[in-house]
Amino acid sequence: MSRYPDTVQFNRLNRPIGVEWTARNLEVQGEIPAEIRGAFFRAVPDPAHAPRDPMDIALSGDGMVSRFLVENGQIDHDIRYVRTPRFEAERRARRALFGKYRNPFTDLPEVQGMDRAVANTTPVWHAGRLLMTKEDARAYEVNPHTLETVGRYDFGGALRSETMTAHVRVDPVTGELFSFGYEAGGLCTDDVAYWIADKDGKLVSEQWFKQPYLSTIHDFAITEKYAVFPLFPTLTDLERLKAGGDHWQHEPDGDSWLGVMPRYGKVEEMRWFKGPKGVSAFHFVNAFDEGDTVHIDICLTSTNAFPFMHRPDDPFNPMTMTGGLTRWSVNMADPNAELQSRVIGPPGDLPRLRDCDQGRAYERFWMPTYDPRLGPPVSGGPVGSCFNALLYVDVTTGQVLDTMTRGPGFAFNEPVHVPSKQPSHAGWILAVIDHEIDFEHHESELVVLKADAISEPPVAVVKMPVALRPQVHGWWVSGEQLDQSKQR
Ligand code: V55
Ligand code: FE
Repeated sequence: MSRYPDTVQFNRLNRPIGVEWTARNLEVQGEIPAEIRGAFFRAVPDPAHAPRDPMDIALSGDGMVSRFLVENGQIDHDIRYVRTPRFEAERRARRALFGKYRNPFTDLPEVQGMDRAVANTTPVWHAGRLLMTKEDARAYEVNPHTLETVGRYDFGGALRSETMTAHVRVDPVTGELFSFGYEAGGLCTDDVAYWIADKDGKLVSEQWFKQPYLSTIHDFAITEKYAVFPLFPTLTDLERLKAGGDHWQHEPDGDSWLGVMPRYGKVEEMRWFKGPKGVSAFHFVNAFDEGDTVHIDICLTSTNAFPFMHRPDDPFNPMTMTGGLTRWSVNMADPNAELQSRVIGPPGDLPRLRDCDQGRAYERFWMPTYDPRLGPPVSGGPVGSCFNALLYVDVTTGQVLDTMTRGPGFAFNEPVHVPSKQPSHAGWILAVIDHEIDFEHHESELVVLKADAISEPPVAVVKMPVALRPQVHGWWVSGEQLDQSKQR
C-alpha cells in the first residue's frame, strides 16, 4: 500500500518516485544527430512526502529538475530535488508540514511564514542562469552544471515582486527577458508586476498594475511592440482560503479580458478589451504584430480544464468541454477597438515554438493533444489525464501538417525544439513519452524526432533505466549557452 492517497494525483503515472539519480552514456537506439549539443531541462513535480491533505494535487509536488545532457551522440541524465526551504524543512521533519495547494492557512504553525515555493513548473534559462519557477513565489536558481540549488532569486536584490511567472518570454533579437508576477504584493493581492531584464540579466524596469479581478495569470506574451496579458475568470478569494478552501474556482459566467500595453511603455498605457465569458486557457503559443493589429494565439477551452479548479455547484464535465487554438486580435490604432476571436487550429496544450519566432509573425509550432480515437487517456500528469499525440501545426492555414502517436497507454510530455545548424533544416524535437505498462508500473523514454517529419520513426530513442514522473514544462539550452554560463 502506498502511503500516498489513492487518487489520480498520486497513483498510476502520478505515483511519486522521489529518486535522485545520475546515469551516464545511456543506451541510444538509433543515432542522436551530432549537431544536437546542449541540455534539455525539465521541471518535474514529485512530492517527497505524503500530503497532509488527502485531496492534494500534483501542482503542489516538490520540484525536481531533470536534465538530459547531449553531446557527440551521447546522452546523460540527472534528476535532483530543488532545495527549497519547504523541501528542506519537510525532509528534516520526515513528513509534510505544509497544507493545501496555495493555501498557507492550512500549514502547520512551525512553518507559518516560511516560503511555500515548490519550484516545479518551468526551468527558465536567461543570461546564463537556470531558474526553477512556480508562479506563486519567486524562482529558485539552480546551478545548471551541478544541479545544486543556489537559492531564491531576486535579480540581485532588485525585484520587488514576491512572485514570478513560470512563463517568461525571451526576445530572440534583443535577448531581453520579459516577465511578470501576479499576487505580486502577497497572497490574494490584485497587484501584477511586469518587468524586463536586459540580455545580461540586469533588471531594467519593474512596474506594477492592478488586474480587474483576482485571476490566475499563468502565461503572457510579447510582440515586437506590445506586452499582452489575457485573463480568464478562474479566481481566488481570501475568505475562502481562510476557511481552508481551494485557491482557484472557475466562474462560468465571468468575463475574460485582454490587457495590451507597449512593451517598453508605462503600465498606465494598458488598454483592457473584454473577451468571451467563461472560457479558460493556461498557455499561449505566440503573439505578433500585423501593422497596428496585435494577435495572440491561445490554447483556449470552454471551461477550466483542471477538474479541481471548479465550483462545487459547477463540477468539471470533460464531455461538454470544447476547445481549439484561438486567435484573439485587437487593432490598437482604433480607439473603439473590440476584441475579435476566431478558432484557427486544433485543440491541445503545452505548445512549443521555435525560439527565433518568439513575438514575431510565425507559421508553425508543435503541440501535444488528446485524440479520443486512440482510446481513453492515460491517467496522470497535473490535469489528471494525459495527451496521446503530438501535432505539427501550420497556423497560416490551420492545417495539421503531421502527427506522432504511440497508441494506447502512452502519454506525451511537452516537447522542446532544437534548431539545426543548417538554415534550411527544420531542426529537431525532443520529448519524453511515458508508457503505462499496468497501474503499478510505467517506463519513460526520450525520443528525438525530425521537427518537420514527426510521424517518421524517431531518429533516436533513449529508454530510461528509472521511470520518470510526468513533467510540467521544459527548456532547451544550447551547448554554447552552457559553455558561456561556465565562464560567468
Ligand atoms: C499550472 C501549473 C502549475 C500551477 C498552476 O499549467 C498552473 C498550469 C505546475 O504548477 O501551480
Ligand atoms: Fe504552464
